[in-house]
Amino acid sequence: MRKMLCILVVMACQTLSGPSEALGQTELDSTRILTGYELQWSAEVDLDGDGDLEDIRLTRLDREGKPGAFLLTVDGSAVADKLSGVCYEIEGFLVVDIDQSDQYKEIAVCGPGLSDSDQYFYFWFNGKSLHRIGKLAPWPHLLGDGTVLVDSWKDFWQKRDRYVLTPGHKFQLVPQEFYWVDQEATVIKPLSIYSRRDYKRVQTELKVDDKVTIVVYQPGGSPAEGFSGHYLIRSANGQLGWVKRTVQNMHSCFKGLMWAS
Ligand SMILES: [Ca+2]
Ligand SMILES: [Ca+2]
Repeated sequence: MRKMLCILVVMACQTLSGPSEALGQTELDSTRILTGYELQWSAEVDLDGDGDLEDIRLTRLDREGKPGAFLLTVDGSAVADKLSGVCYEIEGFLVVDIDQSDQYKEIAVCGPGLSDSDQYFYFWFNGKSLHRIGKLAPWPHLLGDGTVLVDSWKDFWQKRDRYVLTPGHKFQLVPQEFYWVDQEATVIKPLSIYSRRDYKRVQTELKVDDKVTIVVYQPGGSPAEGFSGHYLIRSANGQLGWVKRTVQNMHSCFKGLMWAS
């Protein structure tokens, strides 16, 4: 899942024949992701919709002794930033359209991140000066309506968060009560699942070799409480119950889950 795979709606320097090629796609369908655009170091694009082209330039600063640092300028307005990770170098930028209902296009500066992922730094030009929007990693999907879905790996499943572009042109995380997990596993150590997240009443007992489905994750708890989050599990006989999420618990009680390396 590298680079372009992250960008669902790409308006790459006005090379699209029309917005219809990129519009209308609101599902994460990998066949619709546009992959044919190279990362760039300079371009002329109308970023603020006034009909005049802006001069965009991206410069790496690592040769000046600043690993991972870069300088982005648009018509002389500059913003510096830096990749997370000491060994990484910025790889270029794309011009994207986060919200196709406004007149702006945005710049996504891309660099490598941890575990074969990417880091994207988003900027916008308001007609006078360049501003940060925010950083998203590892796998953002721009839907083109101001919404960005960001996938990341959690424990043994792919967590999907949703961000929206605020009127002030910042990314804002939309809190979710639940995350869909939907992973099947086999019980290797007996455990109880509970009817509620107060863990007072056992719903049912899971036995060794039971086939179960881990249905949902709910954030909650804290390391100080000995767990962080809750998993809702469907037992072999169709009952639903909660367990506290700790990595050790999940490792020791279930097999067949794909843990991140
Ligand atoms: Ca312009
Ligand atoms: Ca726009």
